[in-house]
Amino acid sequence: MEINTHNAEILLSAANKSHYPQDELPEIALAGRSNVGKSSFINTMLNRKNLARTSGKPGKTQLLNFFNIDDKMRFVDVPGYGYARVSKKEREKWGCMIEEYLTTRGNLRAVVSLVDLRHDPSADDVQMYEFLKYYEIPVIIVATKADKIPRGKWNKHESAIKKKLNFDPSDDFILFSSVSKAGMDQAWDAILEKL
Ligand SMILES: Nc1nc2c(ncn2[C@@H]2O[C@H](COP(=O)(O)OP(=O)(O)OP(=O)(O)O)[C@@H](O)[C@H]2O)c(=O)[nH]1
Ligand SMILES: [Mg+2]
Repeated sequence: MEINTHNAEILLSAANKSHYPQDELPEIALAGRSNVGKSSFINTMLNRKNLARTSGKPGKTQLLNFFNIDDKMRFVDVPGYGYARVSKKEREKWGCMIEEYLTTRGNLRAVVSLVDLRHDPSADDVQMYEFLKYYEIPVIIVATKADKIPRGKWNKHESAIKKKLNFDPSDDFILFSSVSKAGMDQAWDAILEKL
């Protein structure tokens, strides 16, 4: 598929099913801990500075944000998990919103699940991966902030993450940086293959 990635715009934000776009365009959703770099990933992939709003403050993204890419596919930016400073009620609301999307959305082709290359995956990261595997949703693991680790140590960190996740070798694993754009071409290849 030929996609002009420069032709991208935010389409809409949705809290539930009734607000999702109603067509058949394939969607790739971004999941991951708050602050891991989901919105930055979208901006990097689309060569934009702040199309998906990013911030040093966790919890910036609060609804499902749908981005139209050249009328051919969409990115869906999902609010991050594991943000401590939210109430139990907020967390439950988040859980329902994301679960509804991931388990019922026919347009969903794959989830890009972001983890921080610097750290072992959190319990939430492991749970997300298990959830995606359980529902047989294709997953692309993107280990981000790779610019913060010297290249000579990438392998060691990759192995630690794979071990903790109980990583299925048939899934994609991509080392990525929104700063250096490392892994961007590989990420596009993996995504296009899923559409
Ligand atoms: N060095 C470095 N910083 C990054 C990278 N990706 C994201 N960041 C920084 O990490 C912070 C959080 O990035 P966001 O993209 O807003 O994170 P998010 O996952 O969308 O966060 P929520 O919307 O809160 O869930 C920002 O300060 C980014 O500039 C990366 O690859 N390298
Ligand atoms: Mg965000």
